Amino acid sequence: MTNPVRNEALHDRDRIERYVWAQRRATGWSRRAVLGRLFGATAGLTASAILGGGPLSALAQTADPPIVKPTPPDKFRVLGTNRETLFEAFKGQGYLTPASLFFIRNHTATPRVEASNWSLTIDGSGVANPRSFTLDDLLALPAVTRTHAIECAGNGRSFFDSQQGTPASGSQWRLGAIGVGQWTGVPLAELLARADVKSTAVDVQPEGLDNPIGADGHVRRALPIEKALDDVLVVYGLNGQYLPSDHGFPARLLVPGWIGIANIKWLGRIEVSETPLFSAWNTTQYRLFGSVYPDEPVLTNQVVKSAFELPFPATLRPGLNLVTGRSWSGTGRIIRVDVSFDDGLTWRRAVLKQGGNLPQAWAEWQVAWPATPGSYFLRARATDHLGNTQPDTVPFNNLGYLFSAVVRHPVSVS
Ligand SMILES: Nc1nc2c(c(=O)[nH]1)N[C@H]1C(S)=C(S)[C@@H](COP(=O)(O)O)O[C@H]1N2
Ligand SMILES: [Mo]
Repeated sequence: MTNPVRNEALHDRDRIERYVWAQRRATGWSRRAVLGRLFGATAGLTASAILGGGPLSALAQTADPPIVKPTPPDKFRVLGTNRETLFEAFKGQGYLTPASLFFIRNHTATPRVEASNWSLTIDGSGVANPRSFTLDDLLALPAVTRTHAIECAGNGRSFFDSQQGTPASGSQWRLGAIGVGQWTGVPLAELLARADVKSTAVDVQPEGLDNPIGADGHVRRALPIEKALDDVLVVYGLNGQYLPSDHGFPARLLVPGWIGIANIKWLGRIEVSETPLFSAWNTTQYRLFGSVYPDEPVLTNQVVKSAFELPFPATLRPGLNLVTGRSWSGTGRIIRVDVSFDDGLTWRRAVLKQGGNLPQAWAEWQVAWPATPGSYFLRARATDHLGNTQPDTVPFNNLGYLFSAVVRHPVSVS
């Protein structure tokens, strides 16, 4: 069966190129500003000072189910090859998402990568000195640790159907396709510098070692050089341990604020190019398609969302309930969350938990609710420090990305 969107997109590269460049102009990247920052970057501890755990060979995986870690049904929902974290499982977990609770989005299956014969190659027309790095090479470089969310572009997609009556194809996530990790690794800019990145480079395309997907090939998605040189990391650590297999062992990209697919897992190669690079993941997928998006923009940053740490739907006891939740933004720090217990008629300001609340991660919050028996829709609406806030509805896009509208959370009190 042919996909009209795909054929159109692939047969008109000029058109795609125009969109990519329009996207760059719109977000105001400036090569000079970014290059200036490159060598002022990061000093610090080496990885061995930060990460615990035993010798790497002991971490190599040999089993072959498509997902390695346990995903018990009281913590996860199964969505095809993916696992969504149930949002109530975040309650009481603290700021960071334990690796065991992190959602999984696999286009195919978790590959078993042996650390001992793994290396990451950086090559392409955009580097003068193609290089490969073993894991030991990466571990020997100065390490940085950053706390950021990784969130799937389709997180919240099911609400296009259940809340707006216009279903979008793709995994029907509620709001649990997000986790916040403390990531340890090496700035991509450092690796690119060691490969003598050229001033004429425009695109940087990380590629995964998971099985190729038919004619689409290995999972990969180009980033503009300006973002690659800014805050992107090649990470091998999550919450003080080596990356688990399902989350990209031995190394993945961490692209702060951007949609999940930018954060390519199981890195094998990073192609640097003097011309724009294309794959299924920036042409037929991970763009906004539909009548309100004639320019079919390529997705970059995530948007603002909020979720209650309650089952969906939830049942609560009458009386004073301490209702908790989390809000996040791909462009900044959450400064305000308002909660409604009467489907949007009246609103109360939630109390943001002190400590934590980092930009491009999330904020924890709570509101006390004196609940009386009945059926309710709870709503939470967040605002970030740039003034981005959650609308009541969002315009439809065919692939159901970036659902940032306020979600109506059904709760019965009895
Ligand atoms: N190689 C590779 N990288 C990948 C993917 C994949 O299937 N293969 N999935 C992407 C998508 S769509 C998302 S949302 C995130 C999910 O990261 P996680 O599974 O560690 O939560 O990884 C991204 N990186
Ligand atoms: Mo995703």
